[in-house]
Amino acid sequence: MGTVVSKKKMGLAVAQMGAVNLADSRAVVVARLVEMLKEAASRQAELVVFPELALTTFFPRYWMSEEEAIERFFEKTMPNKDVEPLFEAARKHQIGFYLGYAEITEDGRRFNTSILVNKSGKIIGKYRKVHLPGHSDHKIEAPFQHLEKKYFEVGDQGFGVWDLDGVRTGMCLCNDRRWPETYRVMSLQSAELVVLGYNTPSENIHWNEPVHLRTTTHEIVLQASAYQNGIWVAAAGKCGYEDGYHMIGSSMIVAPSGEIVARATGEDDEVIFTNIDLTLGQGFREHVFNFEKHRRPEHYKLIVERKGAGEPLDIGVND
Ligand code: CDT
Repeated sequence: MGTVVSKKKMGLAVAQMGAVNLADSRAVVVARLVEMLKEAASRQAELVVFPELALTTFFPRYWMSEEEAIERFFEKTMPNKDVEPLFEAARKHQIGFYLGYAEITEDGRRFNTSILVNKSGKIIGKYRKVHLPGHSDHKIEAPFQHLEKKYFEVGDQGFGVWDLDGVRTGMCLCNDRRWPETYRVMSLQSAELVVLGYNTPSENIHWNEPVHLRTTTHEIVLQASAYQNGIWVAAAGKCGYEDGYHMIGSSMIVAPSGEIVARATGEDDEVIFTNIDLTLGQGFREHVFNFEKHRRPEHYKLIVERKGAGEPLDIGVND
């Protein structure tokens, strides 16, 4: 696959969502998604990116039994009756979408999942979140929980790349965006575009982090990862106050130069759009980040051999 660019331009939209409260029904949420999909299509978008766990509130902030969580927040099939209007709208308006939701499989396995749907309304890719943040125990003293490790299994399929109407597109979800391996595994499959959804609480319950850093680190990882891999990155957040719990906004589209080319301004439902030029990434992948020419995997072995940091290698002194 190398640096072949199959298509030059693509209309790309990111649909940020404001809060989804516990009381909001799937029907109301899906109607909001359909409205944004229509707006994206009217702006000539070919793909619209929705957030992680877009159909419900960010329920891992609440302690409950797994049975209750399954009943209230997980999708047993996709599409299903509630979500079908979104698939219909995609077909009608000839636009693809990325959507995050909580998946329960027929054999009862639970994943934090995203799908890539083409403009014919067909699911062409599925991704199950690999980097699950948070904890599985009940932190009674904390102002809220982050129970992704309780409600979800680690994704079992790794990071894929799919041909979305001529654009090689990879997916990840929220915390994955902070890890360099996420993007490199996809750029080694010749991804041109990586799309992701997120729910990022403004407050860090693990240590006393200044609130502004949540947005700063979000920007840094998206910009650096786009540049270091010569790819476009599109990130859609669910944000604002969900039943009083705040999450960051700043949904954005980042060019392979690392520059932010579109950014949401508020913390409500908002569609941002860019007509992305896929040849921009080609320049980076042919020159500074020509993997074939310049990567040295023989010196990166620790990346797959070690999980945590260990002792320095015994390299000695060379003269
Ligand atoms: N949803 C998600 O992955 N959120 C994390 C919060 C990390 S703090 C436990 C994120 O990286 O934005």
